[in-house]
Amino acid sequence: MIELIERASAFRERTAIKSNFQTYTYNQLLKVSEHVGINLLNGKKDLNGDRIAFLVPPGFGHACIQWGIWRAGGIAVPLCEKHPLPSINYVIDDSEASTIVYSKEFETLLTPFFDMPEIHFVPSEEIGDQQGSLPDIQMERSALILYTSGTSGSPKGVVTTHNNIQNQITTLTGSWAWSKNDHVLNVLPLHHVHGLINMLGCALWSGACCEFLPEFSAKEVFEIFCKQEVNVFMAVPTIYFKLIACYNQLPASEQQNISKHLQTFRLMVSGSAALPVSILEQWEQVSGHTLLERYGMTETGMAISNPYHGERKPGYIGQPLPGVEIRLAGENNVVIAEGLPGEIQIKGANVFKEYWNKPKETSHAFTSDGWFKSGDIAVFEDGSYKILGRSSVDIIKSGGYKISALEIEEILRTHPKINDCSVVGIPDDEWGEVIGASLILESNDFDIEQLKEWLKERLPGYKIPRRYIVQDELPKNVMGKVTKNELKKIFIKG
Ligand code: MCA
Ligand code: AMP
Repeated sequence: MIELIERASAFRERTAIKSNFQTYTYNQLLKVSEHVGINLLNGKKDLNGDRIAFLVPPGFGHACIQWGIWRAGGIAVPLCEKHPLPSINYVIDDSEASTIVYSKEFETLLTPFFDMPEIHFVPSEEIGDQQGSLPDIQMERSALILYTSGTSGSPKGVVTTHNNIQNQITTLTGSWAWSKNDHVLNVLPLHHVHGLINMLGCALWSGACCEFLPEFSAKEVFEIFCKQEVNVFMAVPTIYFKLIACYNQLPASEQQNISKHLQTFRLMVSGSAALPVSILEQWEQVSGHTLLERYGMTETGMAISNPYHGERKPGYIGQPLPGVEIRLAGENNVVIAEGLPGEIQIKGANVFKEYWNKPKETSHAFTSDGWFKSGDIAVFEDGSYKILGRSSVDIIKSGGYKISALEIEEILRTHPKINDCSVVGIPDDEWGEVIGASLILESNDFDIEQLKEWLKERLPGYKIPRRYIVQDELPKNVMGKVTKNELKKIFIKG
């Protein structure tokens, strides 16, 4: 029994989702997701963990397909609508998806896959109201695979069980006082935890409403805020930066109107990347709210959070959430003394089950006594955790997306005119970090704009380097290893 879905019966006539200018009740969500599940089963009793990938825009349809997959016993694999074909292909291939549910607008994009006999294609618009029964699903079963970049080149599939997801949701609904009267505006993608679990999952658990704006636009966000329905908002720091920039361009009367409506909000959260204190302070001026900053990972959901009630310390991520154990460890995973920097290690029912088909990587990600090694370095001081950085220079956070420098380097090296390259994250006020690439070229006959077009066919937009330098050789240490911190300095000097 999946409790998240069972609970929906208590909220039947309430609005669950608002998307495309329409509202949908919990009753509709239950009915349509049942049809999706029965269609996917197609006569079988249980999907028994088959991976069902789906490519549909954020909104009611997305939630119905996710719940339908779960109700039929499948593992949901949400695809990103902004990804180019090779990235979509990677996820389908790596997750060994048996079925792809897609909405018609993505038919052209997916055409190259249609002749793959082992994959079953289901247009979401053609799912009818077939009758049948659904299996009983145990909470220990795997539910979701979300892809995350790591210190290895290719993204890894993070498998969470229904039990993991429920724990990730309930620690937040309790700590942040979610109720059925809440209405959250969701502008984030649904192939990541922030949009999928922290907003959609928490709203549906609580009997609240999750409204979708499929494409982020600062102006539209403010228009929706002024309709006075939304009372909860969550975003990455880049979005708050963009909202502040838009607000500063508006006439004083509009600014006053927006600020007046923002004061009535119950909760505003920032996460997925470090929130600069300057953004926190500027948003305080705009909205009257001190943003609640929290910390999490795809592998763990949210782990550490500033308090809902009580002091939210600028520049700090707060305290462990209920049910989540945190420790800071130094070399050989030895717990360090208070006040010293160490790696955040995490334990709890929120922590993922495994990396899909990657037992070695899964085992490397945990200590021998079961702590998940985050790779983030923090210090605990004055009762709060503060993030100091990451143990790997190859992980970049840009716009809230986690990006592997190695993945981009691998692609760049396949370009016929690039002999070698190195990719780093460069600090940036708007994006947190922007991606910089140093290129060693075959010849001077090279056009960066053409390279960007070439990359667009191979990588999602947010993984494309924004800054480039051409070097004769990469900075290296005596061991011949590229000194990425030196390279960063070269970019920062400009
Ligand atoms: C886009 N642009 C960029 C970047 N992305 N420039 C530099 N760096 C980037 N990373 C440029 C584009 O090239 C384009 O420029 C212009 O910005 C608009 O592009 P577009 O794709 O339309 O951008 P956007 O829609 O404004 O996107 C910004 C965004 C988006 C909404 C902040 O990046 C986003 O949704 N980020 C959130 C990701 C997320 O959900 N992360 C959570 C992961 P031009 O016009 O010149 O071409 S989960 C997680 O991290 C854990 C669990 C946690 O703790 O939450
Ligand atoms: P992801 O793999 O996309 O889930 O990203 C998780 C990573 O985002 C973490 O390992 C951190 O590096 C980063 N992160 C999330 N929240 C915060 C925060 N509040 N401050 C700093 N970094 C954060």
